[in-house]
Amino acid sequence: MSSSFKSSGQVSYELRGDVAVMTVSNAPVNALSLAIRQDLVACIKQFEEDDVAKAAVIVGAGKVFIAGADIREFKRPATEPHLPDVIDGIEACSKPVIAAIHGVALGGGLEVALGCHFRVGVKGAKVGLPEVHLGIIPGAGGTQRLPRLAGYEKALEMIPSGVPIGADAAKAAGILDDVSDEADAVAAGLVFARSVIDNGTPLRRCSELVAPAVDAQVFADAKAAVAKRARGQKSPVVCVEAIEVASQTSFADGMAKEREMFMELKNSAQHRALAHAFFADRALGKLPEIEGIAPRALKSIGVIGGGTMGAGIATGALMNGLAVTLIERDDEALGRAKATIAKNVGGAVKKGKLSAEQEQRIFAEALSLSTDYASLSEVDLVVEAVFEDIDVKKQVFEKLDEVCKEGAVLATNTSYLDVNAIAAVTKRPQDVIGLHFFSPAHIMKLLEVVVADKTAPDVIVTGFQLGKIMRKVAVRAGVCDGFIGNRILATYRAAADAIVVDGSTPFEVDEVMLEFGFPMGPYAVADLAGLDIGWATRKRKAPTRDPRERYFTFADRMCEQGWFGQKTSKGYYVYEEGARKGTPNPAVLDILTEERKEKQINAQNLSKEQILDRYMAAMVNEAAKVVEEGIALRPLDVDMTLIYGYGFPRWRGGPMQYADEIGLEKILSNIKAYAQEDAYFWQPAKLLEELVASGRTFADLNAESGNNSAAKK
Ligand code: TC6
Repeated sequence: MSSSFKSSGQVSYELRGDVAVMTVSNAPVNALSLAIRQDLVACIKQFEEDDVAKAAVIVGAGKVFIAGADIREFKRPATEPHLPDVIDGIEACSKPVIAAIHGVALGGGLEVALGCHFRVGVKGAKVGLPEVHLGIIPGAGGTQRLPRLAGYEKALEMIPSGVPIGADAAKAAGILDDVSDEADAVAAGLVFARSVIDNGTPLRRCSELVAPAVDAQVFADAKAAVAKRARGQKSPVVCVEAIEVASQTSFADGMAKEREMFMELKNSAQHRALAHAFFADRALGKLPEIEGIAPRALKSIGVIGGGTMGAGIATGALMNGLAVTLIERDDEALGRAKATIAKNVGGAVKKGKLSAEQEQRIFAEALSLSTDYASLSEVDLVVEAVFEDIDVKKQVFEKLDEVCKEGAVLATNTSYLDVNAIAAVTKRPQDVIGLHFFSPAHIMKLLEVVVADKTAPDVIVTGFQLGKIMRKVAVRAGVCDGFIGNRILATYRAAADAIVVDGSTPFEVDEVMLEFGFPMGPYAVADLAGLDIGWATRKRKAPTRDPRERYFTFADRMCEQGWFGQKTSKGYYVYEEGARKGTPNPAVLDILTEERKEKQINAQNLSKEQILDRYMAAMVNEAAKVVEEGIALRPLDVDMTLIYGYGFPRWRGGPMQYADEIGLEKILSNIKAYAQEDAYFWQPAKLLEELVASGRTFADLNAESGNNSAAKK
């Protein structure tokens, strides 16, 4: 590595007496971009040559120390100076270098600190190696230095999980040498440097430390445990392997091996998917229509309906500090709602997510129960969660229009009904929005913020604000049957049903999707949700069904037998008393055979790959239509919806990212081939055709939207 890099000034070098303070300044999180790496090299050289400076302190400007490598640069070929070399250069310094950490030191940021001879943190600082969440491993010595400094167990705890730890825990683990009471990192670093200079403390290089030996079984056990949790994601397992390397070889060889493992993962589809998800998460709320607009006041909410959904929404709001007024039709229903909320809140206390005092405050102060809509006269926002019937919902909104204060946001939690039609019964359609929570609403992360034709921008912002308060991932959706998620779900479920009627079994489809990385297959999910729900929907839609649509009867026949899934102990699977996992119900196969016989279908034997291709093609095609119609503003909105609400494996990045990886041309040609058998179902999305014709991808569309920071240069 050349040490002749000229400083661009993003890392400043300033003498404070006999201590050189190097300040890394790359807003917002001091990511280790090429310029920062070059500057660090230049500053270290300057320090070595500076006869006045007896020690150096590295600090970060702004809110954090350093949040890691610049993730955006990973898309481009690696450019010198590489981070591991920069850090080796810091560690090789002949004079003490101290990392003074405030905010966070994450990933490459902690690796820089591990390359320093000493580390001091201020109160509230956190350190961690979260690279695993990006589908990579720490690639600048983290897997080799951390175990040497803190031991293999600590490294095995921190690196494969990616979970940061606080300053005190880091000190207890030996990662920080001290937690300072000083107000800022510079002061903490200067105090520490003084003591090192005055005491002549010998330099401590992590690369030269020897960690206490451990039994090889520790690694085997760790690998087995993380592989089980990772469900197909590679990086957690490679994290363990890289730490194991540290126990087997010299530091230099370990570094070479770490680099090899890092580069392989950095070039993988899993890394691309997880980096996409990282930036997509941050792009969700960045919408031109609400830029610069403030939310309305949001301290208290009303919830209409205390069933599973309403009680779940109320729980989520209460747990996050909102006051809730819950409305039910009579005292008995209110009692049931309160019991459900108490059970939910009690569960959260048991899991340590809420304190007993918070629980007490919820029931003493924050929750009000009422049978009278007039109790909602002062709330800031109301979420209606009554029976999924348009007339019932319209009646509720008429009442809300009468009692709610001016400016209150009126939200419906419908999962597919027309929010415009609901808004139209009020005199204030600008205040009406859909807020589609997912059950159990106090646990599930996704919130679809459904924007109707007349919804005011500050009402949209307030929807996002509610999501933020309730720690949800809010995605903007437009009005259509099923919005983003349920609409796409209906299509890939229909594709699955066709696969099954044409010859496969529901169990094979479930297995393929489990292997793909979903936590459950679609039929196991259907059993959990209750088969009667889909049955009711099919009956409701029967009069408007297009005659060209292939209609399958097996699910109706199952319901006719009273098999509604888990709640009746029988559905696609048979459930032993109290069991949540079932065994395949063989009678389903008989029902399918009957249907094939009636429809004169010759059962075809699809391979796992063919099943997957069809299922995913259906998902991607409908998703493309959803984007084409503006129901989802960008492909990334679809990806996050499927990840947070439907179990799509994050390490595959969502269906659109997956489609980009597979190649849109291949997906389109599959769709066209399937259309030979069923032209009605397999109508290619125009957007897909356009993208293929112009050689573009869904990622290009995200970038063109201008709101995906991954695309920024
Ligand atoms: C690594 O280090 C590998 C090393 C080996 C190399 C050989 N790069 O999250 P926020 C952006 S891998 C580029 O909203 P917060 C982010 O996109 C890295 N950009 O803020 C957003 O941009 P926007 C390991 C980054 O206060 C803005 O900064 N490190 C990076 O809620 C603000 O971010 C990690 O995985 C980055 N590394 O949380 C840590 N980090 O405004 C990743 C952030 O254009 N970062 N941005 O949308 C975080 O966990 C959080 O950002 C945070 C701050 C806790 C630092």
